[in-house]
Amino acid sequence: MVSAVSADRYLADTVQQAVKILVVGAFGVGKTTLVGSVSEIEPLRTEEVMTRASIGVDDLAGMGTKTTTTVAMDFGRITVTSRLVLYLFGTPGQRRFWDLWEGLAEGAIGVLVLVDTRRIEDSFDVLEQLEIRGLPFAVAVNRFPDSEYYSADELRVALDLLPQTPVVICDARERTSSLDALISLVHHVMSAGAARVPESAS
Ligand SMILES: Nc1nc2c(ncn2[C@@H]2O[C@H](COP(=O)(O)OP(=O)(O)OP(=O)(O)O)[C@@H](O)[C@H]2O)c(=O)[nH]1
Ligand SMILES: [Mg+2]
Repeated sequence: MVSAVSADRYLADTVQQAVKILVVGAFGVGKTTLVGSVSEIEPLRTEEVMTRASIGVDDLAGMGTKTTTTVAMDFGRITVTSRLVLYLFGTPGQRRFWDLWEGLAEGAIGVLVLVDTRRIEDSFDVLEQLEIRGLPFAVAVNRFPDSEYYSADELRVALDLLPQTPVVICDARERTSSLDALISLVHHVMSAGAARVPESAS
């Protein structure tokens, strides 16, 4: 398995390839949390306090004390091997900001889709958007304490995924777990031949 090798603020001279990954998902699934937990640099966040515009639009059930939302993007970096660095771009989850995906997705080799199984139907539109754009993706189920257990096969059926689409369970608050989810995406992209990632990443 690949592990992060550098926690430096500056990029190592050995880095030969930088790849861009998008982290998407419905409102409040844990995108900002995941980018923050894996990034080796202080993540860039664009959190704003939720306003009355959210009332009746965004379902806050099960989100504890969440009071802010991403309005532009999250940004983080992970040095996966001495030669490979991932740049992570987290998108806003609120629908009214989804137009921003277009710009953020440019040049991305793949997309990690976070799903909250307590509100699985919120993910249908997200997955549809990715299919329209033809981006390779992996699904990471972010487990919350009151999430019911579903097997990968059950999730694949519920989300109408292709057999080759990776489905992993993660805890966005934990670095290793989030990193594993990202690595399964990188492997998926590599095996699909959609990007030239150095072999040392496998
Ligand atoms: N229990 C638990 N709570 C989590 C986890 N991930 C995120 N949270 C909490 O869930 C809430 C939503 O997390 P965010 O990271 O802001 O979600 P987001 O997807 O970036 O939200 P938007 O940008 O508003 O769409 C926060 O209160 C987090 O503390 C998790 O894995 N487990
Ligand atoms: Mg966010």
